[in-house]
Amino acid sequence: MEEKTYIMIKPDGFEDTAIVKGYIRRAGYQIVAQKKMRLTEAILREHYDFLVDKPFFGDIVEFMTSGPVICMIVEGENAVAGMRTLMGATDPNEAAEGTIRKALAKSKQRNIIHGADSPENAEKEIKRFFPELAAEKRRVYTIKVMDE
Ligand code: DGI
Repeated sequence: MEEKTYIMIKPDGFEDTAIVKGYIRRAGYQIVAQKKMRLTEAILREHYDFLVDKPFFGDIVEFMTSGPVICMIVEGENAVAGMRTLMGATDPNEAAEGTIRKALAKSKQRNIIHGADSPENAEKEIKRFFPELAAEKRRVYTIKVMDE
């Protein structure tokens, strides 16, 4: 099924943005919207609401606000599950060969990339990080606020 997912390159992946996009495109997905952004604690409290009570939540906020992130809408056949497979396990030590995290991630926290884990969350996250597209009905977005 053709679907959209929400993908985000974390601050530790920013320098490797072109490499990460290469993985995504070679797997046959299209990046239909992208923008560079700085996250705030407020948006992270929403995005990681299931982690706010964890002892490491402060570290996540510090890390995720330490530099820019690249927010993307990625489209393709089974994009949600397919991108999760391409990303690899949360902990790079457990990530399979050929995955983005296996190749680039340094630790469970500094793991380069986020990807929505269900179609429902993909929709929520696209609305959260691309609120300016809420009124858009077109299938292909024209937003492009960064250079390749
Ligand atoms: O969906 P994932 O990103 O693969 O993993 P998740 O939803 O379980 O956790 C979300 C993010 O929170 C993960 O990418 C990195 C961070 N995280 C998860 N578990 C730990 C963690 N960060 C630290 N420092 N320690 C953890 O145990």
